[in-house]
Amino acid sequence: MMIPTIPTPDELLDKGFRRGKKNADLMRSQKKIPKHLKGKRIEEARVVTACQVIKDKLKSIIDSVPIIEELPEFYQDYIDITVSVDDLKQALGGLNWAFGILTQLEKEYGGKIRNNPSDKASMFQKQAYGRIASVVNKIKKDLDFLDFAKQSLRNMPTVDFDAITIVIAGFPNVGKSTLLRQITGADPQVANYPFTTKGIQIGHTERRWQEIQIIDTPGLLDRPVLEMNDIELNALIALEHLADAILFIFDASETCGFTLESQFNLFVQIEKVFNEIPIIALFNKMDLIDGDEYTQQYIDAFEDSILISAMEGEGLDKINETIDKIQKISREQT
Ligand SMILES: Nc1nc2c(ncn2[C@@H]2O[C@H](COP(=O)(O)OP(=O)(O)O)[C@@H](O)[C@H]2O)c(=O)[nH]1
Ligand SMILES: [Mg+2]
Repeated sequence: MMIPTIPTPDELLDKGFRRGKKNADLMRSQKKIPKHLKGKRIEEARVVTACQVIKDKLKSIIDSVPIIEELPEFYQDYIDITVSVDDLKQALGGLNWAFGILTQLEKEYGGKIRNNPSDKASMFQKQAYGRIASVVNKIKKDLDFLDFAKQSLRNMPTVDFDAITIVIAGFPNVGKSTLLRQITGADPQVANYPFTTKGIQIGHTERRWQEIQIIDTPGLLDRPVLEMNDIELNALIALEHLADAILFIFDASETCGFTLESQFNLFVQIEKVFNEIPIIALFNKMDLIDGDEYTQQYIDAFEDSILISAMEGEGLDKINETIDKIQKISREQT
């Protein structure tokens, strides 16, 4: 979504009135206009031009925002969490309202100037400018909001809705970024995401002619769900509309600073939130482990846990096998 630069009311008025003056000056230099009509033509040009210039700008802003209901559900959620869809609609409604009033003023005052004696033209022009200014100043809060929306919605993630989507979860330092790089190569797309400070990272790979995107969400799927407020939970649930599977990363070595028990608790919470989506347990940093019972009991808690070392690139083929299974499941569902 590319919202253009949002002007302040003063900037809008300044632009409209400046162009109005320019066109009025042009009219004044026209030799062909009969003298008794000239004053009227000058003031009419001033009013009509100002209205049109301001309306054009409002329209370009209104048209830059897509119809929210026609967007994929993920983007609808994203916009709602980030700026609130209702507030966005209200601000656009304000601009539409101003557009309508300016159309009326353009007609009304154009007519008044044309149909009255020349000596009244300048008075009507001043009246018109007063009303134009008042309309534009009334949408100050809407313009402010759209400027905030523009800033907030820039660098939205570019999501491939045909790809199989795997969302990575797990505590900080368990090896999520390392794994993402190992599977999808060096340069994931970094995009903004509400409630994440580092943004989300999207990496792409291909498996049997099927595009696969893997999403890492630092600051979101790496902390206790129970500590989240409603809005944060919504940010989480937006991902649910996207994910074909969750890859939950355990740090088997506990060198991330979280015990396997607390990692297991996070797993259970995330499994609850994403209850419709298959969640795969993956034990990383296995290069630091040599088959102790303590680690094994957690590995055995899952039917098909995957054991890897993301750093050494060990066990990645097992992830591919799992991706194949997910492919089968998501193909059966569609
Ligand atoms: N020994 C070992 N270290 C790893 C492995 N995977 C990641 N690390 C290290 O763990 C730390 C955290 O990794 P990172 O990918 O940034 O974790 P994230 O916070 O979950 O994204 C880094 O120092 C990595 O080098 C692994 O398989 N074995
Ligand atoms: Mg990371």
